Amino acid sequence: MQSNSVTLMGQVCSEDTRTGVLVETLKRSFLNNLFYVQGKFPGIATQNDYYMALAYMVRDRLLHRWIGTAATYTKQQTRTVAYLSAEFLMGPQLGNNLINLGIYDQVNQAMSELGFNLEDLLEQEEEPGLGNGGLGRLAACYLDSMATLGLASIGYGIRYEFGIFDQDIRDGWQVERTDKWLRYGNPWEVERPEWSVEVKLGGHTEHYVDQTGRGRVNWIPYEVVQGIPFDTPILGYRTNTANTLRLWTAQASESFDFDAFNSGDYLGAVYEKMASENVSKVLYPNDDVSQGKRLRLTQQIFFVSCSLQDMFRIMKAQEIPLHQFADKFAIQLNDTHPAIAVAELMRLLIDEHSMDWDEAWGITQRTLSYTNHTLLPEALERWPIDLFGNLLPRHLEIIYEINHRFLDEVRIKFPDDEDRISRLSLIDESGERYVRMAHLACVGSHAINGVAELHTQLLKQDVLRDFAEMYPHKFSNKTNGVTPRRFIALSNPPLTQLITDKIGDRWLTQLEDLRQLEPYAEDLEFQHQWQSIKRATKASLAAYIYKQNGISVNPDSMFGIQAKRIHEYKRQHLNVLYIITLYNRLKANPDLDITPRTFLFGGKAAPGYFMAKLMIKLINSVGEVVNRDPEVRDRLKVVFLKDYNVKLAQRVYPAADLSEQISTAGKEASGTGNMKFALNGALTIGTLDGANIEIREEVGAENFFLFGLTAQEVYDLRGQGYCPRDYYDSNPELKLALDRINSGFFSHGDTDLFKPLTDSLIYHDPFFLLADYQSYIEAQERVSQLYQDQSAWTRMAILNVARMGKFSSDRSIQDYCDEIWHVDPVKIELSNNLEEFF
Ligand code: T68
Repeated sequence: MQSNSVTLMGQVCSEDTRTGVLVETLKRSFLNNLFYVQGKFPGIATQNDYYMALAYMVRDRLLHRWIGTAATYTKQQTRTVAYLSAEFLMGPQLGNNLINLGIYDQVNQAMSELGFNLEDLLEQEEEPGLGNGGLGRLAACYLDSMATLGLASIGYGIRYEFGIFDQDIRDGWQVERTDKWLRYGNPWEVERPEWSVEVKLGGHTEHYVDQTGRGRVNWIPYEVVQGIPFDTPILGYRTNTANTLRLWTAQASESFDFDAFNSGDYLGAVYEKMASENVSKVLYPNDDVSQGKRLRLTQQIFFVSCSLQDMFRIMKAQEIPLHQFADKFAIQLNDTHPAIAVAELMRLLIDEHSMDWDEAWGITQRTLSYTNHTLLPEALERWPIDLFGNLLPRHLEIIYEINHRFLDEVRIKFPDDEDRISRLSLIDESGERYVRMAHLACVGSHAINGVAELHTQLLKQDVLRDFAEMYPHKFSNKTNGVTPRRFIALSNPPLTQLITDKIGDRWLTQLEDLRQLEPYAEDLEFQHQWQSIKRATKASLAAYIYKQNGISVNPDSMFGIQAKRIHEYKRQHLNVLYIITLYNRLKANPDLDITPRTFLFGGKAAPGYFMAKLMIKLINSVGEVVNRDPEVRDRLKVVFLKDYNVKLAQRVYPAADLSEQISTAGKEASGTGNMKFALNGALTIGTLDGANIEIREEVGAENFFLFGLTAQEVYDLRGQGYCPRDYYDSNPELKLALDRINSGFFSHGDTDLFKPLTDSLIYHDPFFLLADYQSYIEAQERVSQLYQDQSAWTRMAILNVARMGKFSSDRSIQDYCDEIWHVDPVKIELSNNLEEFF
């Protein structure tokens, strides 16, 4: 240990190799790890060894804060937020931890003095893709904000061995490959086998009366699975708070009989063991329809039960009596995937801790709150009763009892309204019987929220209308936000520097400070700096595209980007119709003066969603023709970026001129990509959907390219009997675009290939593309016009950034704290004297 000491965040630290932040200390620590953790020397070390050595160096500095945080929470018995989510789309950890520790520059220097390029080492990290898209990424942003705000919180989820699939493109089609993210080890997690718990599955229940005359239930499971927690520290931005993400891995239970010699069936026993380990094997990639798969429900009860039991363990360790459960924990349910928590918490309190029903129900309702993330009725989770009862016989009984009591309540509030009873029931009995998970979440929670103003409003008047009438006080809006640390500071260092030079660095935690940029919007010198940063990030994305796709794109063309999951309601194909329209115009008039554009797409399609996969094929097919046509003279380029993930997203947001947020109004709950693009200085072309509405409100209608029907107009048009064919017949450019697709022009003469898509549009068009087409084209014309005036464009981009302060996830989390969780920040003092812990 060195004797010199430095000041770090107001704390005096001795310069230990495991905690110190001087360049020399960092270098020594890195080399120590290379030798003594990786067991390698430079002659044989791989790039991954170097990455690991660096990651462990950073991890030491995290653990220091993590331990201090845990010790403080334990001592103070802090009220804690438990964020339950089937998905956490964390993205790469190393860079973010460097930013939050505030040692990015020192580490950069240390690495370069050792002859390494930090960026290359960052690139080496395999990201944990434990989520599908927006919902999982939101959970990750919220963990960052909770730690940054100094709130005690634990994220609970599943440690999938295979995360979201890797996407390859072959012959224009999506091909899925397994994501083996754990292949080279994960330096960020710590296994905690001593806190393993057991989860019961299947079997049957036995009801009996105990000596005191109380009715009791014994659940005899068919199977028991063990959950082992793996903890990852979540450090806040320049604070000492390091919270925990606790993910559960499934293992065959030791207490359960897998012993070969008892049964004489060794292979059978090993097979059973493997079967229970399947529970945490793979993330379900669906983001559209609930599939009713047994394994998916098993995953849900698995991580929910593990997490609730873990909370009980924490209560016990801190000697807090169980009747104070709701004071100790605020549990947020991220969509209905953890909604089984309502029944599981009841079961644990009643069956395993002998609490009576009314007290247990009071605790359950006071503890739980539920966030809804979708307006698509087909995406609301429901489980066939047989499947449910077979896997969770005791939970089904509890749900029946909850339902029974709930419907009695409904009868009192709304007498003689049997229709309402069947609409509200936790059990859907309209055909095959189902358990409705959203209903369970609504009844069992004290707070229910949507994720943008419009979404919450539509929830109340449509999807959850009966619940809003039953429990109006439970409903509120919590507009989503994103973390400016990852999505500006880490992903866009030059812009971060430019902003900080003007207004100081407080904006990274007080995003409303960005307002102070407004006066510079007119400043030509500032505009110029702004433009050269945008130009440079575009050039770097262009280099990436050349490497990945072999397509050269011009960084001076306008980069319009649509990056998000591929889905009909998100309408990537509307964007394609515009591309084809521009192309048709150029073919008809080769000398037409147009604003050169590069159209970029990124996103995965659910493997079972045929239409979405066909949309990817369409994008690539149109690109193949347009990019090669000499007559286009490089004025149009179309690129599909394969394998869109957090790492790629961080490259993409900074390079966008135009952000495409073009979902059918009333379908996108919020969107969060819309926020990330705008924060990086892209202008938005968008509909009045989700958070677009609030973004437009903030940045000003004059600084937003609006088009399309409103949610109300879509609703009315549907009611009147929407006839997409009329639009096709009466709009020559639209007709030409669709006909071009149908003629086989983009498919080597195959006139059938895209028929499912074009037929769906012309004859059904459930997402109103044809109705919005003309308005979209006109908005795009305004975009092209404005881009010709680079100063006006830049001014608008600066104003957009200056007015985006509302969309920090810090603000969202503060809203949850004030209105749902009622938790306060806890100050963490950092001690460098490990003996103090004893
Ligand atoms: C998204 N939902 C919303 N779902 O679509 C988006 N679903 O508007 C919103 O901004 C975001 O949530 C955050 O609130 C999703 O991302 C899923 O990923 C998903 C996964 C499994 C099952 C259902």
